[in-house]
Amino acid sequence: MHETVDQHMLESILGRNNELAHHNREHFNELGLVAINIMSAPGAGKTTLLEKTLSSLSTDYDCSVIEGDMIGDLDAKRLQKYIPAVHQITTGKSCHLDAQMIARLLHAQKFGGTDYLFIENVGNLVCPAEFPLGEHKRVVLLSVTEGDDKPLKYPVIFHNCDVVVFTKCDLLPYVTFNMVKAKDSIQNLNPKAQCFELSVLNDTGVDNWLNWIKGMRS
Ligand SMILES: Nc1nc2c(ncn2[C@@H]2O[C@H](COP(=O)(O)OP(=O)(O)OP(=O)(O)O)[C@@H](O)[C@H]2O)c(=O)[nH]1
Ligand SMILES: [Mg+2]
Repeated sequence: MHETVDQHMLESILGRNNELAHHNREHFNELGLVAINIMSAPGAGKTTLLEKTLSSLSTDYDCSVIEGDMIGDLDAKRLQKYIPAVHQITTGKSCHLDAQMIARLLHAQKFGGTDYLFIENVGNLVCPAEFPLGEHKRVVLLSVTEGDDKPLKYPVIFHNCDVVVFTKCDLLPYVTFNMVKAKDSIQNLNPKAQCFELSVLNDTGVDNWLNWIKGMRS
Protein backbone atom coordinates (compact mmCIF):
# COMPACT_ATOMS: atom_id res chain seq x y z
CA MET A 1 0.00 0.00 0.00
CA HIS A 2 2.67 2.46 1.07
CA GLU A 3 4.70 1.50 -1.95
CA THR A 4 1.79 2.33 -4.27
CA VAL A 5 1.28 5.73 -2.65
CA ASP A 6 5.00 6.48 -2.80
CA GLN A 7 5.06 5.45 -6.44
CA HIS A 8 2.15 7.82 -7.18
CA MET A 9 3.90 10.65 -5.38
CA LEU A 10 7.12 10.00 -7.24
CA GLU A 11 5.36 9.93 -10.60
CA SER A 12 3.58 13.17 -9.79
CA ILE A 13 6.82 14.89 -8.71
CA LEU A 14 8.66 13.69 -11.82
CA GLY A 15 5.70 14.65 -14.05
CA ARG A 16 5.67 18.18 -12.63
CA ASN A 17 9.43 18.40 -13.05
CA ASN A 18 9.13 17.36 -16.70
CA GLU A 19 6.53 20.08 -17.33
CA LEU A 20 8.78 22.73 -15.81
CA ALA A 21 11.77 21.39 -17.73
CA HIS A 22 9.77 21.84 -20.92
CA HIS A 23 8.97 25.41 -19.86
CA ASN A 24 12.68 26.07 -19.15
CA ARG A 25 13.62 24.70 -22.55
CA GLU A 26 11.24 27.16 -24.20
CA HIS A 27 12.92 29.97 -22.27
CA PHE A 28 16.39 28.77 -23.30
CA ASN A 29 15.29 28.64 -26.92
CA GLU A 30 13.73 32.11 -26.78
CA LEU A 31 16.97 33.42 -25.29
CA GLY A 32 18.94 31.66 -28.03
CA LEU A 33 21.34 30.04 -25.58
CA VAL A 34 22.71 26.50 -25.39
CA ALA A 35 22.19 24.91 -21.96
CA ILE A 36 24.46 22.06 -20.85
CA ASN A 37 23.77 20.07 -17.68
CA ILE A 38 26.99 18.63 -16.23
CA MET A 39 26.54 15.70 -13.86
CA SER A 40 28.83 13.28 -12.03
CA ALA A 41 29.66 11.73 -8.70
CA PRO A 42 31.25 14.14 -6.20
CA GLY A 43 34.78 15.06 -7.17
CA ALA A 44 34.83 13.65 -10.72
CA GLY A 45 36.06 17.02 -11.98
CA LYS A 46 33.00 19.08 -13.00
CA THR A 47 34.26 22.41 -11.65
CA THR A 48 37.81 21.78 -12.89
CA LEU A 49 36.49 21.06 -16.38
CA LEU A 50 34.35 24.20 -16.22
CA GLU A 51 37.37 26.26 -15.17
CA LYS A 52 39.24 24.96 -18.20
CA THR A 53 36.24 25.44 -20.48
CA LEU A 54 35.52 29.00 -19.34
CA SER A 55 39.16 30.04 -19.52
CA SER A 56 39.13 29.14 -23.20
CA LEU A 57 35.55 29.86 -24.27
CA SER A 58 34.80 33.10 -22.45
CA THR A 59 37.00 35.20 -24.74
CA ASP A 60 34.76 34.47 -27.74
CA TYR A 61 31.41 33.57 -26.18
CA ASP A 62 29.13 34.98 -23.52
CA CYS A 63 29.03 32.25 -20.85
CA SER A 64 26.92 31.88 -17.71
CA VAL A 65 27.00 29.19 -15.06
CA ILE A 66 24.41 27.88 -12.66
CA GLU A 67 26.22 26.20 -9.82
CA GLY A 68 24.31 23.61 -7.82
CA ASP A 69 25.53 22.61 -4.37
CA MET A 70 23.82 21.35 -1.24
CA ILE A 71 25.71 23.91 0.82
CA GLY A 72 28.11 26.81 0.34
CA ASP A 73 29.53 28.51 -2.72
CA LEU A 74 33.08 27.18 -2.99
CA ASP A 75 32.70 26.14 -6.64
CA ALA A 76 30.93 29.37 -7.60
CA LYS A 77 33.85 31.34 -6.19
CA ARG A 78 36.28 29.25 -8.25
CA LEU A 79 34.32 29.96 -11.43
CA GLN A 80 33.87 33.68 -10.75
CA LYS A 81 37.57 34.06 -11.47
CA TYR A 82 36.69 33.39 -15.12
CA ILE A 83 33.27 34.97 -15.63
CA PRO A 84 31.03 37.26 -13.57
CA ALA A 85 27.76 35.47 -14.39
CA VAL A 86 27.88 32.60 -11.90
CA HIS A 87 24.55 31.95 -10.18
CA GLN A 88 24.55 29.82 -7.06
CA ILE A 89 21.67 27.49 -6.23
CA THR A 90 21.96 25.97 -2.77
CA THR A 91 19.73 22.92 -2.60
CA GLY A 92 19.84 22.25 1.16
CA LYS A 93 18.76 18.66 1.71
CA SER A 94 18.15 17.95 -1.95
CA CYS A 95 20.88 15.95 -3.68
CA HIS A 96 20.11 17.28 -7.17
CA LEU A 97 18.93 20.36 -9.01
CA ASP A 98 15.36 20.32 -10.27
CA ALA A 99 13.54 22.21 -13.01
CA GLN A 100 11.72 24.48 -10.56
CA MET A 101 14.99 25.76 -9.09
CA ILE A 102 16.17 26.62 -12.60
CA ALA A 103 12.80 28.20 -13.51
CA ARG A 104 12.98 30.50 -10.48
CA LEU A 105 16.44 31.64 -11.46
CA LEU A 106 15.40 32.11 -15.09
CA HIS A 107 12.63 34.45 -13.98
CA ALA A 108 14.80 36.33 -11.49
CA GLN A 109 17.94 36.83 -13.59
CA LYS A 110 18.60 38.18 -17.03
CA PHE A 111 20.25 35.66 -19.34
CA GLY A 112 19.80 37.76 -22.52
CA GLY A 113 22.93 37.66 -24.69
CA THR A 114 24.17 34.40 -23.16
CA ASP A 115 25.62 31.94 -25.68
CA TYR A 116 26.30 29.04 -23.32
CA LEU A 117 24.69 28.28 -19.99
CA PHE A 118 26.61 25.60 -18.10
CA ILE A 119 24.77 24.00 -15.20
CA GLU A 120 26.93 22.16 -12.68
CA ASN A 121 24.61 19.74 -10.94
CA VAL A 122 25.06 18.50 -7.38
CA GLY A 123 27.66 15.74 -7.19
CA ASN A 124 25.57 12.55 -7.38
CA LEU A 125 25.33 9.75 -9.95
CA VAL A 126 21.71 8.85 -9.16
CA CYS A 127 19.16 11.63 -8.57
CA PRO A 128 20.21 14.21 -11.21
CA ALA A 129 19.42 11.56 -13.82
CA GLU A 130 15.72 11.62 -12.93
CA PHE A 131 15.32 15.40 -13.00
CA PRO A 132 15.78 16.97 -16.42
CA LEU A 133 16.18 20.75 -16.22
CA GLY A 134 15.26 21.69 -19.78
CA GLU A 135 18.88 21.52 -20.90
CA HIS A 136 19.83 20.90 -24.54
CA LYS A 137 22.66 18.52 -23.68
CA ARG A 138 23.30 16.19 -20.78
CA VAL A 139 26.93 15.47 -19.98
CA VAL A 140 28.11 12.85 -17.47
CA LEU A 141 31.67 12.86 -16.15
CA LEU A 142 33.22 9.58 -15.03
CA SER A 143 36.68 9.87 -13.52
CA VAL A 144 38.99 6.92 -14.00
CA THR A 145 39.51 6.68 -10.24
CA GLU A 146 35.83 5.74 -9.74
CA GLY A 147 36.02 2.34 -11.42
CA ASP A 148 34.96 1.03 -14.82
CA ASP A 149 31.89 -0.69 -13.35
CA LYS A 150 30.03 2.55 -12.67
CA PRO A 151 27.98 2.56 -15.92
CA LEU A 152 26.65 -0.88 -14.96
CA LYS A 153 25.94 0.12 -11.36
CA TYR A 154 24.35 3.51 -12.15
CA PRO A 155 22.80 2.86 -15.56
CA VAL A 156 20.07 5.52 -15.60
CA ILE A 157 22.38 8.52 -15.77
CA PHE A 158 24.49 6.90 -18.52
CA HIS A 159 21.37 5.83 -20.41
CA ASN A 160 19.92 9.35 -20.37
CA CYS A 161 22.91 11.40 -21.44
CA ASP A 162 24.35 12.78 -24.69
CA VAL A 163 28.01 12.75 -23.73
CA VAL A 164 30.26 10.86 -21.33
CA VAL A 165 33.56 12.51 -20.42
CA PHE A 166 36.18 10.22 -18.90
CA THR A 167 38.13 12.56 -16.63
CA LYS A 168 41.54 12.36 -14.93
CA CYS A 169 42.93 10.20 -17.75
CA ASP A 170 46.44 11.24 -16.66
CA LEU A 171 45.87 8.79 -13.79
CA LEU A 172 45.17 5.80 -16.06
CA PRO A 173 48.67 4.32 -15.56
CA TYR A 174 48.07 4.17 -11.81
CA VAL A 175 44.54 2.74 -11.62
CA THR A 176 42.88 -0.46 -12.82
CA PHE A 177 40.28 1.33 -14.94
CA ASN A 178 39.55 -0.64 -18.11
CA MET A 179 38.53 1.95 -20.72
CA VAL A 180 37.36 -0.67 -23.24
CA LYS A 181 35.07 -2.27 -20.67
CA ALA A 182 33.67 1.10 -19.56
CA LYS A 183 33.01 2.20 -23.14
CA ASP A 184 31.38 -1.15 -23.99
CA SER A 185 29.02 -0.79 -21.05
CA ILE A 186 28.08 2.71 -22.11
CA GLN A 187 27.65 1.63 -25.74
CA ASN A 188 25.25 -1.12 -24.61
CA LEU A 189 23.23 1.26 -22.47
CA ASN A 190 23.26 4.21 -24.83
CA PRO A 191 24.66 3.65 -28.33
CA LYS A 192 24.24 7.35 -29.20
CA ALA A 193 26.39 8.65 -26.35
CA GLN A 194 29.54 10.37 -27.50
CA CYS A 195 32.65 9.69 -25.36
CA PHE A 196 35.61 11.96 -24.64
CA GLU A 197 38.79 10.97 -22.83
CA LEU A 198 40.22 13.94 -21.06
CA SER A 199 42.78 15.20 -18.60
CA VAL A 200 42.72 18.76 -17.47
CA LEU A 201 46.09 18.21 -15.81
CA ASN A 202 47.98 17.56 -19.06
CA ASP A 203 45.39 19.00 -21.50
CA THR A 204 44.73 15.67 -23.26
CA GLY A 205 41.40 15.70 -25.07
CA VAL A 206 40.48 19.23 -24.02
CA ASP A 207 40.41 20.49 -27.63
CA ASN A 208 37.95 17.74 -28.65
CA TRP A 209 35.69 18.72 -25.78
CA LEU A 210 35.87 22.43 -26.65
CA ASN A 211 35.23 21.69 -30.32
CA TRP A 212 32.12 19.70 -29.39
CA ILE A 213 30.82 22.68 -27.42
CA LYS A 214 31.65 25.19 -30.16
CA GLY A 215 30.02 22.89 -32.72
CA MET A 216 26.65 23.50 -31.09
CA ARG A 217 26.75 27.16 -32.13
CA SER A 218 28.29 26.85 -35.57
N1 LIG B 1 44.82 14.19 -11.79
C1 LIG B 1 43.75 14.91 -12.13
N2 LIG B 1 43.00 15.47 -11.17
C2 LIG B 1 41.92 16.18 -11.56
C3 LIG B 1 41.57 16.36 -12.91
N3 LIG B 1 40.43 17.08 -12.95
C4 LIG B 1 40.10 17.35 -11.68
N4 LIG B 1 41.00 16.82 -10.82
C5 LIG B 1 41.00 16.93 -9.36
O1 LIG B 1 39.85 16.28 -8.82
C6 LIG B 1 39.44 16.95 -7.63
C7 LIG B 1 37.96 17.25 -7.70
O2 LIG B 1 37.73 18.15 -8.78
P1 LIG B 1 36.45 19.10 -8.85
O3 LIG B 1 36.51 19.78 -10.17
O4 LIG B 1 36.32 19.93 -7.65
O5 LIG B 1 35.28 18.03 -8.85
P2 LIG B 1 33.70 18.26 -8.87
O6 LIG B 1 33.11 17.20 -9.72
O7 LIG B 1 33.41 19.66 -9.25
O8 LIG B 1 33.33 18.02 -7.33
P3 LIG B 1 31.93 18.35 -6.60
O9 LIG B 1 31.45 19.69 -7.08
O10 LIG B 1 32.28 18.36 -5.15
O11 LIG B 1 31.00 17.24 -6.96
C8 LIG B 1 40.30 18.20 -7.51
O12 LIG B 1 41.31 17.95 -6.56
C9 LIG B 1 40.87 18.36 -8.90
O13 LIG B 1 42.12 19.02 -8.92
C10 LIG B 1 42.40 15.78 -13.91
O14 LIG B 1 42.19 15.89 -15.13
N5 LIG B 1 43.47 15.06 -13.46
MG1 LIG C 1 32.25 21.07 -8.31
